[in-house]
Amino acid sequence: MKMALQAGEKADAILHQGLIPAMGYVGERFKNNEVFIPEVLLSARTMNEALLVLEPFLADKDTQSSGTVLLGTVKGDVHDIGKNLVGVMLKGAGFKVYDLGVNVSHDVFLQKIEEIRPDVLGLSALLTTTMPCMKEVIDAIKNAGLRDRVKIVVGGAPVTKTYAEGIGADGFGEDAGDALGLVKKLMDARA
Ligand code: B1M
Repeated sequence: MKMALQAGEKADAILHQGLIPAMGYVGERFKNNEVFIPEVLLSARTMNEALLVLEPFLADKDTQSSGTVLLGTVKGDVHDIGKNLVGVMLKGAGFKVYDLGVNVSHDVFLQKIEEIRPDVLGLSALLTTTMPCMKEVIDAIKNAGLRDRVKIVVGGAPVTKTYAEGIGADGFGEDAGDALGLVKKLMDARA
């Protein structure tokens, strides 16, 4: 990949024409029992390492924004590539990003919201079984009286706009670019 960058390939093209379709291909083969967890894990690690290399080249230097975003993959879920990509795009656009990682419970989200007072909370879930944990986080934030202090954006492959609305999120990001646009819009509306 470094060679591709040196040869003049655009980081965006490497990501959208190379890495993301490749991960989709691995997912398809996993579904068909042609590859197994170790291969998927290896591909995921490769993808996360690749994102670190691409990060400086994905920066959107024309649109420096300000604001703080707290990110995390919800409890029971260890998928982090999509979330990491959202983080890379946000950082590239000038947001300060705190990433709590994966398998994050609602009390850890709450504790961090109280500590850093982010403008936006971004929740990711890749499993149909962990999507409901997004609602648990949102409900916990409401119960703690913090809901009006933080905007909430959700995303992940099984998540839909309708689902996001149903659980009381402020928006749904179809992909990382979409999430960035949404966060910017929410920040503008706050100003
Ligand atoms: Co898992 N896995 N996995 N897996 N895995 C899926 C999600 C699955 C669809 C595979 C399949 O069966 N075809 C399936 C889910 C089925 C379902 O729930 N309906 C599945 C399963 C079943 C499982 C296990 C249960 C398997 C098992 O153990 N038997 C297990 C669960 C572990 C757990 O979390 N408790 C498991 C484990 C794993 C690995 C650990 C091996 C690995 C994850 C490693 C890692 O992330 N570090 C893994 C992987 C890599 C996948 C696939 C192959 C790829 C996911 C990915 O990274 N895609 C996936 C199949 C697939 O998606 N085709 C699969 C690339 C990434 C860029 O896309 O994450 O969708 P994505 O992110 C997108 C958007 O969704 C969006 O932006 C990104 C694009 O720009 N987005 C957001 C994501 N988060 C966002 C947040 C936002 C906004 C947008 O706002 C905050």
